[in-house]
Amino acid sequence: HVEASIPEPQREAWLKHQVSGFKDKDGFEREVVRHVETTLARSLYNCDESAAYSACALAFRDRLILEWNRTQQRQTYADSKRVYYLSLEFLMGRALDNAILNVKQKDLAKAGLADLGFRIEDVIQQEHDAALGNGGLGRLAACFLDSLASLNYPAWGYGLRYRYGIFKQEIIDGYQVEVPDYWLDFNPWEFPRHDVTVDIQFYGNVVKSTDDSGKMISRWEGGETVKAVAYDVPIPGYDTPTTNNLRLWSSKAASGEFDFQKFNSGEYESSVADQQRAETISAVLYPNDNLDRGKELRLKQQYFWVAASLYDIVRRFKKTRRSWKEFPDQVAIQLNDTHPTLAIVELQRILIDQEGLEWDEAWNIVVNTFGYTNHTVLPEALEKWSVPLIQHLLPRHLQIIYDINLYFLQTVERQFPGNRELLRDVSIVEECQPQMIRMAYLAIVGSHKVNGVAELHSDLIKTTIFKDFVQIFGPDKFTNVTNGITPRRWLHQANPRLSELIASKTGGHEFLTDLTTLNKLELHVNDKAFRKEWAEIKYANKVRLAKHIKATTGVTVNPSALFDVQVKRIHEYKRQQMNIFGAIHRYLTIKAMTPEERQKQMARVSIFGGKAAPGYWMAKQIIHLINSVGAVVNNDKEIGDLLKVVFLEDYNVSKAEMIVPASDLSEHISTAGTEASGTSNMKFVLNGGLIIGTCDGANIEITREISEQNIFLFGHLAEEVEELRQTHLYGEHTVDPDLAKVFTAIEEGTFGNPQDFAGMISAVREHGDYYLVSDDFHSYIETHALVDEAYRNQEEWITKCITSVARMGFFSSDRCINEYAEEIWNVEPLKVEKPAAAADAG
Ligand code: T68
Repeated sequence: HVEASIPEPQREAWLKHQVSGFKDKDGFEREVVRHVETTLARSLYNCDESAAYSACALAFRDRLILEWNRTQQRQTYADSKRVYYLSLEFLMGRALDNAILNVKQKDLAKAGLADLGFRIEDVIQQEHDAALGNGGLGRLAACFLDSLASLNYPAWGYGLRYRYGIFKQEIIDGYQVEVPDYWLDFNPWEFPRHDVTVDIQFYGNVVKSTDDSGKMISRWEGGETVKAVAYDVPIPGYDTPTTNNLRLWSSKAASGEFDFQKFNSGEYESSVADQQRAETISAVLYPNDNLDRGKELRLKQQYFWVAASLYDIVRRFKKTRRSWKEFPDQVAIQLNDTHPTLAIVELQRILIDQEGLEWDEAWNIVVNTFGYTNHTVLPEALEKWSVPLIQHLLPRHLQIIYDINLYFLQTVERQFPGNRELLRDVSIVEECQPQMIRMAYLAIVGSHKVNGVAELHSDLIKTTIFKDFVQIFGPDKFTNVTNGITPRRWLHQANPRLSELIASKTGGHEFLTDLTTLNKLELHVNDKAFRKEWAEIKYANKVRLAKHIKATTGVTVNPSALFDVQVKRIHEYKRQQMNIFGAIHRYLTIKAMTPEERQKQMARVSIFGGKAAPGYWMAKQIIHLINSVGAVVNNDKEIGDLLKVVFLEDYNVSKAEMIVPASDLSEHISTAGTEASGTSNMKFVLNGGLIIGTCDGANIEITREISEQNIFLFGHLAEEVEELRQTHLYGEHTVDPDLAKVFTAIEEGTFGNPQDFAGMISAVREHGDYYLVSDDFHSYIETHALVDEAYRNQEEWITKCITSVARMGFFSSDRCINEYAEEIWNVEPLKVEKPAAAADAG
């Protein structure tokens, strides 16, 4: 039984006054007004949209937390295995619309807010994105939380409560400028748990001694302590009462306050300094995607978060009073990339140093508990930490890492006697100056399953970066779980009209919980009225984006033109430079046309968006070129509507919800073998857009599902990349003639000072063209010509779009989470009674 803190006789009063959420529109309005007048201390005389948002959010938040409480009680009572998803990033975006839709109260909220004088769309827009992530990895974690709750899995997310999320991007004179993203001014979605704290130790030293039985024991002593405070964020499932928990840790000084004695004796600064140093740990998200920079504060963040989370998980397990060997039957921990790999070491430390288990028994438990997901093969993104740094910060953990490595290498030596080269290659410790700990190797050795995120990627890790480990552990330890996206946010929420149209043709909203039922759409592909409405929805979404473009950039775009979109983090491997070179090529081509030829030219809007890591010089240069090209092309009277180039400032989750539904064509054009999966490719196709892409990541599986007819593939294959790179460096290397013309135009100053873009050109022409921009340029341009031809035939284009949507069922994160649950976690959903059919179906 769940322990209750209130004695039996007094419980009656509690039960009598049990709180329940609002039941109808009237009840909702009453809650909104109550929050405006009491929580916010305002009234109908000074309630603006921002106050309306706050009150509305609080009304729904109150509802969620009741279900959250019941869910936690139910899961504790059921005592079944739980999943813990450890991720340094959760890119949640806005919560209000999502909460309203998941509890199926959109119509009620809309009508209620209208009664009170507000438009729900405007109210929803008031919310600040929760942007605790960089890109795909963080957004994947957010989609997974939605699926875990929607499928009723007992699951918790664990992360860091950054005071500053990913920076806000401003474009000033064509350059990116970073502005801090302080998002916590008003956040109704988090519950501080000042009673749930963990003391986290850093630095210090290890003291060895022997116990009564003569056994060696190690104790980690001294150093400094920082306090972790839990903040809980309720995660509502769709059409289910299950409301799971995302627990984010915030750091503060262990004493909780500054040192008053120091303060009194006049040392004002140093008394506050300790406090600030502690709070620095959870202050800011590192803004790099696919890059490891090895900074001490980052390692501190990782250990702080991992240690607090494991303490919490272990504490919860201990309450069940089971024996330690049952730990992996109760707990599955998934490592989102190598960022939480120290959790492996920390659990081993807890078990041997604190709980007194023998090494082998402890290690068995550890390995059976953890699973590791790899998200990249890029060498510069693979995490390594220097031994001196770990020695200094976490001395006991370094010893344990050495022991893990020793036992591992001993088994390798037994398996492959005398193979010194292999031992050196797979060692967790890289022998260089200084020695480095290879976190991916540690994660592999300490987990029972390792997975990639799309088929090609999972094959690549087995044949390249981790091939030796396949020899050692056998192929079954390595598996694939192709990424997915939640159709709730990325269809129902982002594109409500399309969601309703699909519902009207497929017999309701079943596709939101079983995306494979989208296949019913294929029956209607020739239905005239349906096609017409389909096209109207796309057009309306484009009009909305065109308004946004006008309002934010001043550029007028024609909603009838083909909207060609590339929105994602700016990275050389993602090849936004190839896209902008392509746009320049198009510009030059149109300029050289006769008026008759121009008559036949298809109109295009080339739309870019995405942040560059603040220290990534080349990525910033790419942004500058895009803006410089826009400044010329958009003001060229000869060109008119035939080509516009726009860069959308501050791409984030809520902007994506507007951009994705408005795309005709989106670009997923990474050098083959570099993009592990990509997930926006799935979002764009699900919203009735086509894609141009390379044979990379999930593009390959999307092609298999929707058929080659419905996708524009181009470029070299992953298996050709290595040889091409070698030829660039040691053989003949000439730049593609069309690309050379583009370079000439840039160098002639067509888009401003050529010096500003010299780096991008020399990377291709002089420095080996590592990303194969020149090699793929010709087929890229030719394929864009095919796109123009296809778009000319609107009827066929719409057929392609509808057919593709109908075949996207595979890419739901629900499918993905079920695969993790079966193949990696061995957990089952906890059955719950669905609430009586809600009055509101919307
Ligand atoms: C992305 N990785 C992959 N990393 O690039 C993408 N890296 O192909 C894949 O679809 C996605 O993960 C989900 O699997 C990232 O987004 C990061 O953001 C990151 C952050 C910190 C350090 C390294």
